[in-house]
Amino acid sequence: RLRLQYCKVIIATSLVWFLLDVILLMYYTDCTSLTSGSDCNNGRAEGRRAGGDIDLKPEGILQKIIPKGLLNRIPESPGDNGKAVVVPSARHDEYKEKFKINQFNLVASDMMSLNRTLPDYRLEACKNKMYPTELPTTSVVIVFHNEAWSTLLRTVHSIINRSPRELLEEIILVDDASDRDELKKKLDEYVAKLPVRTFALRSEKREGLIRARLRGAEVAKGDVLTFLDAHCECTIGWLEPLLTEVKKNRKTVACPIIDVISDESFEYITGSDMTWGGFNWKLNFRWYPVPQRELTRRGGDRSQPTKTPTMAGGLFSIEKDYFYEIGSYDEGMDIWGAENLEMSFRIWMCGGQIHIVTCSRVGHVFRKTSPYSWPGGVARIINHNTQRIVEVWLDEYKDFFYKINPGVRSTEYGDVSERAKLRKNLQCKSFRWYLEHIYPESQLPLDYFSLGEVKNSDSGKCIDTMGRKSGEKIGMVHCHGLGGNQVFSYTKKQALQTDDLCLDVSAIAGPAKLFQCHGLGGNQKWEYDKETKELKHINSKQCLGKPSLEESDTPSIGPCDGSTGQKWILQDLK
Ligand code: UD2
Ligand code: MN
Repeated sequence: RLRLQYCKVIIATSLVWFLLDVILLMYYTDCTSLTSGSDCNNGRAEGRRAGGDIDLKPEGILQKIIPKGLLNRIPESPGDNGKAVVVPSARHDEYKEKFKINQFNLVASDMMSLNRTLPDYRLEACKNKMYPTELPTTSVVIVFHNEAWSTLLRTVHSIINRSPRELLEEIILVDDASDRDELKKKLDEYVAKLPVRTFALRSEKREGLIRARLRGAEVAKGDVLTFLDAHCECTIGWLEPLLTEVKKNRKTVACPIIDVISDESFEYITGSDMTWGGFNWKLNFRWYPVPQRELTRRGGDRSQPTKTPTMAGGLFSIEKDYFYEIGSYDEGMDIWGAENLEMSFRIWMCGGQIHIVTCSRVGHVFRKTSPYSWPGGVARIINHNTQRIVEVWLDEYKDFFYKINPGVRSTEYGDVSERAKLRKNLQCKSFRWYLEHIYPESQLPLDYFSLGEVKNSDSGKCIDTMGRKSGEKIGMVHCHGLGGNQVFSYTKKQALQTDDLCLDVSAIAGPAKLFQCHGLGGNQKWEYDKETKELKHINSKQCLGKPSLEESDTPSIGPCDGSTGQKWILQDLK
């Protein structure tokens, strides 16, 4: 009897425990779905804490992923913890000499471990976020042309070290016709030993990064494609937030914050979470500050993804099926450039979105010049690629591009009819829609009164940037009628703008200067009177006049006097 009672107690206790478990499970299931942040912060939740410090301890790395030959590494090797590498002075000549090979400090890179350690750079709010346990898998695609061995393999190791194994399907390296021995001979053997399936595809002919990426994507088995450049370092928790955004919405293209790995010292320098991608009239990609509008939309929470108008292009995750649905890449683009803006316009205009996921950080070696050859010439290639975007996506706004780049109209850009058809089939919105809804802060003004030269009635000369930069005085020379430095738009916001620079006067008298357009009026606001042809600087109530001194070429403001020197003709005024 005693035994029977004993059994009953055990059964009853088990039952209570079982019920408790069920209740607890029900309570915590929420955390495994797409929630993030404080309400799931109990630690017992099933969600995966991002970055779970998989391999950060040097011993861990050694045991898990370092192939033979690297096992004797000293624990504190140069560059560890993201620090700058100090090249001994005895090697300075070698450092200068080898810099030319890749346009970064190869000696420093070679001194560092392929498994260099990096601190956790994430915002505090990111560290506490919970991510779904069920995330799509990803194939990482890295294309390269004559990349340095150490930077390429450090990219690979950082992916393996800092990605949950079950999410990482494979790493696909696409060698775009490199001619370096070690990349051809040693690479396959080296990557075969890695604990994550890693392999290289090779093209005999130089294709450029766009078609090389397409080749990698073609064989990928993961649910998501993640593209990286060949000189990156992924940090703790980089992957989960990207995949989470893709899982939330399959039409999201998720980009990490791109941190800076110094090309000189390989120091890891965190980038700002307050910048986003834009572009200028020449369609060069540019970083600009995130406007207040977007900060407000995120409720001031910097750990929330930023909706960015464009992406830098090198580092992003996209669902594989969506990548193809939305037109992958323009195969007609060669070598380098413009594919990032093409994809940015296409994604937004055809129903997707681009996020900078501020909880994901990946370092990248930014270079000042390009190290590799450009068959056919840099300008020809970039113009060719850019013109392909302009012709397919920019609609009436292509005027801005052609007027500031007068030489480009005559270059060849191949056949874009397939891409135009794609845009039609996907029923994409207009470029005007994009400017209005996605990028009202754009340097291309949504509405404007004129686009062309600004001519003085007295001297007959035109305002000219003279190729000068922000903060410098504007010039005035004879009108050449070719556009370029003499193209200004008088915008609906009443700015006199050329590219991303605006005519600006910061005093009650004095020379007109060029300043980065801020879109807020102020010192950049001008009122043009069609009758009197005066250009009045609103803040100072003064008028713009031709250069006052014979030797000066800078127009300046002064009291409005109705003289012809203060009359201006805006070309094609609407
Ligand atoms: C940025 C992007 C880059 C690409 C480019 C515009 C980042 C961090 N990088 O320039 O990914 O979008 O803008 O096109 O956003 N490569 C080849 N074949 C070539 C030329 C380059 O495989 O013919 C490889 C190269 O080895 C590298 C990648 O393509 O791995 C990107 O080239 P990059 O590093 O010179 O471009 P980057 O970072 O200046
Ligand atoms: Mn790069």
